[in-house]
Amino acid sequence: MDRIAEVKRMTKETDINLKLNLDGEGRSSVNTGIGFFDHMLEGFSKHGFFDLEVEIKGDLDVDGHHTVEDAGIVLGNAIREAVGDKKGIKRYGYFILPMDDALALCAVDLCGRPYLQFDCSFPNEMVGSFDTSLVKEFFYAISYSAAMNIHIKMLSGENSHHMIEAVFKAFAKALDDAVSMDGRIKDVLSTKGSL
Ligand SMILES: [Mn+2]
Repeated sequence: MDRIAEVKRMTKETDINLKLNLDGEGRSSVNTGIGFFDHMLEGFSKHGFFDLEVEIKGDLDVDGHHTVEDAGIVLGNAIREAVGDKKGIKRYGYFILPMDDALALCAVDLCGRPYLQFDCSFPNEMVGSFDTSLVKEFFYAISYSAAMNIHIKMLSGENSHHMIEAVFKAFAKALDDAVSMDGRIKDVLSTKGSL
């Protein structure tokens, strides 16, 4: 069964087209209008082995907030749709990812409930034209739209570019783990019988 989702969302603030293949090869085509955010989503795709197409026309004349938050909503919806009934998937995933000075931990649970624990503070307010306070907004949006638990912790780091990139890659690898199949799991991995 294909684990592919295509999500379109249009509001007065953003117009987003996104396609996600959980069983991809890490190929991406990303155009959000924010260079550093493109770089982060390309890293997410590459290191999670997800194929990702993202096209966003956002109100960047206001600022990047709507673009980044709405991208999180749409990516979360795509994750939720692509995992489907969650039969046979590992459900949990975690990774600790180093990038020079930065060391980021991410743990996820595709449990059907939203939760974000975000324990990072970045030394710089901006990286390029990207406002670093939006990293939390992005993952918060994913947590509720994908209905998943996301814990992110910066274990060490001093360079904001490295720290944020480590977060995106750690999330990619944790999610890749959580959506991967385990032959021992015959139904969904829950004593409740549903996720
Ligand atoms: Mn980089």
